Amino acid sequence: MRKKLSIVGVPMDLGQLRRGVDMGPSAMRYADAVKRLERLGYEVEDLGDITIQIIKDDKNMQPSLRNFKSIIKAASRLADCVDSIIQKDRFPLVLGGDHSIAIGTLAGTAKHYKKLGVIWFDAHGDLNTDETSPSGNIHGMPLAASLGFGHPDLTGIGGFQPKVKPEHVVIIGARDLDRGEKDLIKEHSIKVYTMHEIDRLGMTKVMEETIAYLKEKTDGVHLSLDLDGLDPDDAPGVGTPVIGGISYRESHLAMEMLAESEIVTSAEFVEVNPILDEKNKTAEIAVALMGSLLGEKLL
Ligand code: B3U
Ligand code: MN
Ligand code: MN
Repeated sequence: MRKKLSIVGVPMDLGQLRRGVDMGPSAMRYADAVKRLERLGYEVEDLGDITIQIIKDDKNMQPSLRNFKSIIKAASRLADCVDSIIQKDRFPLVLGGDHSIAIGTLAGTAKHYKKLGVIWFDAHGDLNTDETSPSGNIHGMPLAASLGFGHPDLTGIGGFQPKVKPEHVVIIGARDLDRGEKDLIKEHSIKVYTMHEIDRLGMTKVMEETIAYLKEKTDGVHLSLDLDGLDPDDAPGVGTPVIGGISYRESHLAMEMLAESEIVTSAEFVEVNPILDEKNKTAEIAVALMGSLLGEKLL
């Protein structure tokens, strides 16, 4: 794994309706993200935050794609930033922000890999399009957009598509999938470990299989970790909590196994909402998971 790391924050909450997730990057910095990674021997540069521009008349223009233009602008800026981080041979670590930012992260990352793998750690599939979304919230669409499904202005960010192929994606922790998302998963044979498989196989087996699956056919792996993948009892500071999630220990185990495998080449931590949190607990968990992902050990 690269020993030089660049952090970039994306203080954006336009991909969904609950305000507050724009403060996620601050909360994760306050939880000492930089120091924690420096202690692991990384040379860390914090690039600060991407500028979020609210584009006039965007608000309710498209109820099926809320805040569409503002999100596209932010995603394009983030794509350029992530692209330049990788060009400098550094590991990009993106702090969200709602999950719509992944469209930008993946656009910047995918330029550098022919067969980019993606681990989507989330209670949701984020596989809606403007046609299937029940909410019009773009944070429910980034994985679909990165696979090339949905509005052309979202799928085309960065000037090419798709960013990822269905056979290079693994979803872990899903327990709230919409009808259209289930259809898309089946139609394209996307590998999904729902909570059912996690309960049944255990996280060790799930991660062994995920790592073996991606190692064989990809040349880089992006981890997109939505904090709502965890159980809300552990991580309460998220906008759309879903009961029955991945435990604190299971999520650390997953990160530790990824660290051992050395397959992860970029990462993002999203959907931390400090307003809904309990004393910054969720941001602290996010930072602890970053530590485990990047090689921190208990002993
Ligand atoms: N699938 C629903 C809900 C949702 C997606 N992502 C989150 N919530 N965090 C939707 O609106 O697309
Ligand atoms: Mn998500
Ligand atoms: Mn989610």
